[in-house]
Amino acid sequence: MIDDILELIRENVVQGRITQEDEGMEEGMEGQPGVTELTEKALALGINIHDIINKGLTAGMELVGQKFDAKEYFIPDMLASGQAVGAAMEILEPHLAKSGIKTKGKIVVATVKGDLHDIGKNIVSILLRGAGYKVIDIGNDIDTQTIVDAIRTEKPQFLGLSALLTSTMMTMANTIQALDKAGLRDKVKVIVGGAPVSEEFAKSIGADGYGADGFGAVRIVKSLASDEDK
Ligand code: B1M
Repeated sequence: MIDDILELIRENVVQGRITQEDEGMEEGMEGQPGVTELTEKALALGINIHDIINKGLTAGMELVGQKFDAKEYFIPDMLASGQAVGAAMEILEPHLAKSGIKTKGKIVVATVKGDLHDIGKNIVSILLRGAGYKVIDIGNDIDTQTIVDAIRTEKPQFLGLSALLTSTMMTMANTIQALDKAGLRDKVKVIVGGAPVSEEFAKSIGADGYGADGFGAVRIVKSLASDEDK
């Protein structure tokens, strides 16, 4: 039963179907539950939220990526799937947030300049909020100076940078250098992530930590946090 629902979530992410009214790519899907109805059902059945995100939503987006690689899917298809994931995450967000928990450390999050991919960053932000951190998400395609300014004004303990393109990965390195130049590098711990990013790359650019996925980001932030911010 659990596996069936997760499989249906994956399929409907691939189809870009948000609700049961949506047609999807294949004929005859209208009227069947879309990603939002399936996510509600999964929650009602008590399916673990980590599994809904990792085995349902994220796994669905991986299949979308494979279809894009195989030229079966084009940009509007990827966008429709991304919107379906976003709609499901809106349903999951209140369940992730722990009520009554005092806010832990503050983290500014951005996707770097030249990069419009924000689905992963949004998931990371939601999971960090759910873990009790105050997240200031300054968006995608954000230039280095804006990030430096946000660190100066917000004075967060952490900066989370996301990049999905090999061409924008090095902007993370530039951002770390710009923080150094601005005399802010030792004021903030920098965590990086995104599909082309690795632990090794993170080390090579002088980042403090790397998250392979949203839960990995939460783990690394917790491990780097001072005792009162854990
Ligand atoms: Co684009 N795209 N895209 N795309 N897109 C990729 C990334 C690509 C791998 C597809 C492919 O060719 N196979 C490829 C990059 C190739 C490369 O650089 N090596 C690519 C390309 C080429 C492009 C364009 C150039 C296409 C074009 O126009 N010709 C263009 C670039 C636009 C730009 O950014 N300037 C483009 C555009 C788009 C859309 C706008 C259509 C759309 C983005 C919509 C949006 O984000 N609002 C899109 C999408 C959806 C994808 C794929 C299919 C899916 C990305 C995604 O959302 N994954 C992607 C293929 C793929 O990844 N398989 C692809 C799901 C998401 C949950 O995972 O973002 O990896 P991810 O985030 C994960 C982890 O990486 C990690 O945690 C997240 C949650 O688990 N993580 C962090 C992310 N950030 C983190 C930060 C952390 C820690 C962990 O700490 C701070």
